[in-house]
Amino acid sequence: MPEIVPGAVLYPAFLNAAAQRRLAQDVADVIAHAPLFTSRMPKSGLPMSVRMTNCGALGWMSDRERGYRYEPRHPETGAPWPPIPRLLLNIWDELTRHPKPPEACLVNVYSDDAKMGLHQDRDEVDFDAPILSVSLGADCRFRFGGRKRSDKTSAVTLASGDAFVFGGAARLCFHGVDRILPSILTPLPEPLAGQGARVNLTLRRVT
Ligand code: MD3
Ligand code: FE
Repeated sequence: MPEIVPGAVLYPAFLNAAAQRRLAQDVADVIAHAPLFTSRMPKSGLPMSVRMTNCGALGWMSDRERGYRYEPRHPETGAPWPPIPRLLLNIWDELTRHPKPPEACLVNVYSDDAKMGLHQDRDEVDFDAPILSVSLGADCRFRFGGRKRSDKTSAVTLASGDAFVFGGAARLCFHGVDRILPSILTPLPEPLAGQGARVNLTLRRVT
């Protein structure tokens, strides 16, 4: 499998169409129990263009007052996050071989004009565990660089069904989503179709 940079391994079309449909149903069930919400940038309070929810023991969120963090409950309903679907836990085991299960699964939902600026994921305690990303729906241009913001970057296209593991030296690399590519050819599978253009699931150890 292509190692894009040391520690970053892309598995193109890891999920076939049937598995993508099963995952879309699982994600729709998560959203039914934990509605999509909008996180805000620390201090400025500017809304992020990606809507999100979570499953697992801990979920990622951000608001103006308290910034980026993991919480055990949904910020609007106050309910615990629903469990991580078995299908995703199985992919984690198969692709990461990490000895502990993921504690958090962030569900990012992109509209056609959503993007995510270049950033590092540093809100976790355990930087030794890998991060697993699974994409559904529209292609996107995914950008990654090095451990410094000023390091050279390059971009790859992520497509529906692709899985990506970021471990080792790649764990603290800067990364982001430049843009969503036209979603007409690869709409989200039903019953997610009405929610947006692209869904990305990110599984992590936190503590
Ligand atoms: C590389 N999400 O939620 S997934 C994020 O497509 C995030 O929604 C993007 O970046 C998305 O934080 C990218 C791929 C990804 C996730 C975490 C990483 C790449 C990563 C952590 C370290 C290095
Ligand atoms: Fe990230």
